Amino acid sequence: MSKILITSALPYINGVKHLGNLAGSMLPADVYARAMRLLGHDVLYICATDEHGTPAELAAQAEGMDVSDYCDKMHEAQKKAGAYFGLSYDYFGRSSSAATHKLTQAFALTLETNGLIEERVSQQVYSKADQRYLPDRYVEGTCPGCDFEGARGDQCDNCGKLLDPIDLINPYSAISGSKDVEVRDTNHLYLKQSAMSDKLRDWVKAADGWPPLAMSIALKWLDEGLRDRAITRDLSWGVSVVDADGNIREGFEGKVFYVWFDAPIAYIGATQDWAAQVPERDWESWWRTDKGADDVRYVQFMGKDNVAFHTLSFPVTLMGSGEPWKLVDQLKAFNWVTWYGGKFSTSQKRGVFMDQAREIAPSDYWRWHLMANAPEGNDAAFTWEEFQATINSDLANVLGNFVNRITKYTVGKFDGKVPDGGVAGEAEAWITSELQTRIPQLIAYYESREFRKAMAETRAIWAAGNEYLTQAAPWTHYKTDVDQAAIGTRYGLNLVVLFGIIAQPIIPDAAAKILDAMNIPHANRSWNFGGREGIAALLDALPRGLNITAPDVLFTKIEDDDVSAWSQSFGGQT
Ligand code: B3M
Ligand code: ZN
Repeated sequence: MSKILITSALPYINGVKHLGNLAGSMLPADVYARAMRLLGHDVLYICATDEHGTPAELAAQAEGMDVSDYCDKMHEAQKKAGAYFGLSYDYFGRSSSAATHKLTQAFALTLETNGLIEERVSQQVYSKADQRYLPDRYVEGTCPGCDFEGARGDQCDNCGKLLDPIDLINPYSAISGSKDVEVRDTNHLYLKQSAMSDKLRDWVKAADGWPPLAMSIALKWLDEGLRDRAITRDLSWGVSVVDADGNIREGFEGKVFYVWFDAPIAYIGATQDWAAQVPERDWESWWRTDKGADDVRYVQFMGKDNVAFHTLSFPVTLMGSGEPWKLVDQLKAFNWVTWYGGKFSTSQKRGVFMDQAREIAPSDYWRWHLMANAPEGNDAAFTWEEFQATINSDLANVLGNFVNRITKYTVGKFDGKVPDGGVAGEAEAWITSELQTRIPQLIAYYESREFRKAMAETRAIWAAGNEYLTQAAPWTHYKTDVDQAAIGTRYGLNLVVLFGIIAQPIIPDAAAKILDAMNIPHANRSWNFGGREGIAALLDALPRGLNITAPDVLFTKIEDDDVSAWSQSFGGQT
C-alpha cells in the first residue's frame, strides 16, 4: 500500500468548465483516484478553484458583481457541477483561502532571502481613462505575431503566442475600450527562473512517469532558455505582497502576486484546509519530505497548456525555497477535446458545459465516453454521433444486456437465487484464463494512467462475458440438463459481480446499482483479486442460494431523436 497524493489542475473561477476541461484534468484524476483506492492505496485527491487574476476580475465586472461575491458564487457552482460527475475529491478548496495567502507570502519571502526573487523596474500599460495599470487581459489589441485584432495582453487566442501587454499593437483598455494608454515604469518582483535552469534540467531528466508530451514541453522550455518572470501584477484582487513583518511591502500598494504564482501553491493550501477540518489529519505528511512525505507518490493531472507551469515554475518555487517540499513524481498531461474539431464556446452555443450535462445524460455516460476517447495521443473530437455509438454499444449492448440477460434469467428460472449444481467445463476454463490475463492487464493500464487502454480492456472483459454466455448457453441446456444450466448461470452471475467491481472507477453509479442488486457488501467490492488463483475463485465465489435481483434498466439507449435535439441546442454537425 502506498500513499498517493493526486491533484488535478485547478479550474479557473471565471465560469463553469466545459467537457473538454473536465476530460483533460479532473475526470481522469478522479478515475485514477478511484482505481488506486480500490487497490488499497491511501489516496488524497485535492483540487480547488483558481480564483485570482484578471479573468476573475473581468468576469465579476461583466456580471456587475463584487469579485469576492462572484468567486463565492462560482466556487459553489463548480463544486455542484463536479458533484454531478461524481468527482471524488477528498477536498475541493479555494485558492483564495487564508492558508494559500499565507503560504504564498512565505514562499516569496524565502525565495527572496535565497536570492531568487528580485525587485525590478518593468514597463506596464497604464490607462489614463481608467486611472490604473492594465495587466494581462485588461489590455487588448493587435497580435504582433499574426495581426489578429482581438489579442489579449497575456496571450493571442488566434495563434496561441504568449504575449506581454506592451507587445500589443494598437492597445486599448478592456475595461473602458479607451485607447488613451501609455507605457509607464513600475516596480515588480521577478522570479529568477534562469538561475535554477541547471538544477531543473537535472531534475526533469531524472523524472520517470512523465509521458512524452509532458517531457518534451518541459525540455523545450529549458532549451529555449528559462526567462525570469514577473510574479506580481498591478491589481487589487489576489494575494498581497508583504514584507517580513507582514506589512504591505513598500511600493507594492495596489499590487498582488500573479495568479500563476499562487495557484499551484494552492495545492498545498487546500491540503492544509483539508487537514484543518479534522484533528487527526496531517497535511505535512503529504507535503514535507522531512515529515513523512518522502514515501508519498505525487501524481498531477492537467491539460498540455499547464505543463510548463507544473514542470518548471512551480518546481522553481518549491526547490528554490531550499525547504523539503514534495515535488511531483508522475504527471499526466492531455491534449484537447474539441467540439466537432472546433472550439467550445458559450456565446455561440457550441459544446456542453459541466452544469448542462445533467439535463442531457447520466453522469456515467459522460464519464465512459470521455475516458474511452481520452485526448491522450492527440486531440479528440466530441461528436453526438460518436457519443451515441459508444454508449449504445459499450454500455447498453455489451455491459447492460449481459447483466440484464443473466439476472432476469436467474429470477425467472432459479427463483432469484444463485443456483447450485454442475461441473466446470471448457467454457469455464476459457473465461477463467481470459480474466487471469485481462484483469492484471487492466490494473497495469490504470497504474500507468493509460485511460483509453484501460477502457478498451474493460470493454474487452465485458465482451468476454458475452462470449462466455454464448459458449455456456444455459438457456439451451435448461430443458435437458438443469445442472449444466445452473453452472452457466452461476458463472454468469459471478461475472456480473466482477464486471460491476471493475466498472467502479469509471461508471460508479451503474457499478453500485449492479453490486447492490447482487447483494455484494461494500467490503467485498475492492480490487483485492489475489492473483491467478484469486481470480479463478472469484468466478465461483457467490454463495449458492444467495438472493439476487435484476437491476432496473441500467443504460437507456440514445435515440437518433436525442442526437438531433442535442445538436440543435448545443451544436453539432451542420
Ligand atoms: N487555472 C488552468 C486554466 O484555467 C489553471 C490551472 C492552475 S493549476 C495550479 O487554464
Ligand atoms: Zn496571434
